[in-house]
Amino acid sequence: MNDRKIPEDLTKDQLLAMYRRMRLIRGFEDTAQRLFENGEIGGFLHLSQGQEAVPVGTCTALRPDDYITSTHRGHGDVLAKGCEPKYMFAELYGRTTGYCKGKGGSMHIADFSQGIIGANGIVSGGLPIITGVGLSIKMRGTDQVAVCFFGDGATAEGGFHEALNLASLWQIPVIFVCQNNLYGLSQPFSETAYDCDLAQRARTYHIPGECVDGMDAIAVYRSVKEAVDRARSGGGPTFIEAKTYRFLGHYVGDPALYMPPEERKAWREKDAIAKLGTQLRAWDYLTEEEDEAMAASVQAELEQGVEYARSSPIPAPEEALDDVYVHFDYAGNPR
Ligand SMILES: Cc1ncc(C[n+]2csc(CCOP(=O)(O)OP(=O)(O)O)c2C)c(N)n1
Ligand SMILES: [Mg+2]
Repeated sequence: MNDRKIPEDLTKDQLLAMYRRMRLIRGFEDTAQRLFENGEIGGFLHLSQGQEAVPVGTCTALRPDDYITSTHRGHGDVLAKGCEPKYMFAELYGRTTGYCKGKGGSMHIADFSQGIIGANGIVSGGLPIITGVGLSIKMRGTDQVAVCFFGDGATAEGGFHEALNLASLWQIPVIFVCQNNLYGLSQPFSETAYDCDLAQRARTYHIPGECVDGMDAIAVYRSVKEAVDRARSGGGPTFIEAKTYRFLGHYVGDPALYMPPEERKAWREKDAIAKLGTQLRAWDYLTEEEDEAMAASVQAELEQGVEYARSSPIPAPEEALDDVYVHFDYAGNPR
C-alpha cells in the first residue's frame, strides 16, 4: 500500500481507534506476561504480541451485535471486539469480577453481551460453534454476521472441514479468519500439508478464499469488510488467511528455540503497530505528542485494570459449581 495515500474508506477517528486498540492489546499481553513471570497470575498463558492487526482490522469491520469465537491465544481477539482490560485481568486473576467470574481464565473468556461466544482451549473448537451461530442468524433472519478466529494448526483438524462444508452447504453468514502465525506449537505450518495454500483449500468448498497481509490492519479491515458485506446481503461464507507472526513462543516460558532468530527479527521489523503509527503521522493524523499521550493513557488503563483485579474478591468455594450448567426449558428459556 502507498503509505502517503490517506484511506477514503476509514475515518481519522476509526484509524486512531484501531491504533489505540492495537497498542492496548500489546500492552495487555506485555503486562500479563510480566504478572505471570512474577508468579502473580497462574495457569497457562498464550500471548499474541505481533498478531494485533488481525483482530483489530477484523473487528473494525463488525457491528457490536455481530459475533466472534476465539482460541487459546484469544486476548487480542476479545479485546478487539470490545472487552475491557480490567475485567480480563480480573478473569486472569481468578476473581469474581472477571468476565466468567474467574472460572474461565485466560483461555475461556466470553461475553455474550458483546457477541463474544467464547475463546476455546480446544484447537478448532470455535469452528463448529461458529457454524451453529451462523445457522442461528440465518434461522432468525437478521443481518448479523459471525467471525471465527482460529490458527493455522486448526486447519488440520476435522472440525475445520466439517465447519466449512456446512457453512458452504447452508450459505451461512460466517467469515473464517485464520491467523496463520507460521507455527502450531513448535511445528512449522509449512510441514503440515501437501498444499499449504489455505484460500485454495477453502475454494474446494466453494467458499471464496483470500490471503491477506496480517501485519497490515487496514488491509485486513478491507478484506474482512468485503466478506462482511457479502455475508450480510445473503452471499454466504468467506475464508480469509491472514499471514502473521507471534513474536514470542507458544506459551509464556517456551524458549522457542525452533523459531530462527533471523526469522523473528524480520517479522519484528514488520510490526503492524509501528506501521500504522508511521502511516498516521504521514497523514498528519497524529503528532509525536499525541502519540505519547496515547501511550500514557493506554498504560494508565492497564495499570488501573491490574489494580481492579488485585482488589477484587476471590470466589467463595461454595460457588464452585454455580454457572457450570445452564438449564433450559423446552422453549429455550433459562430456568
Ligand atoms: C484438539 C487439540 N489438540 C491439541 C491441543 C494442544 N495444542 C494447544 S495449542 C496447539 C497449537 C495450535 O496451533 P494454532 O492453531 O496454529 O494456533 P497458535 O497456537 O499458533 O495460535 C496445540 C497443538 C489442543 N489444545 N486441542
Ligand atoms: Mg499457529
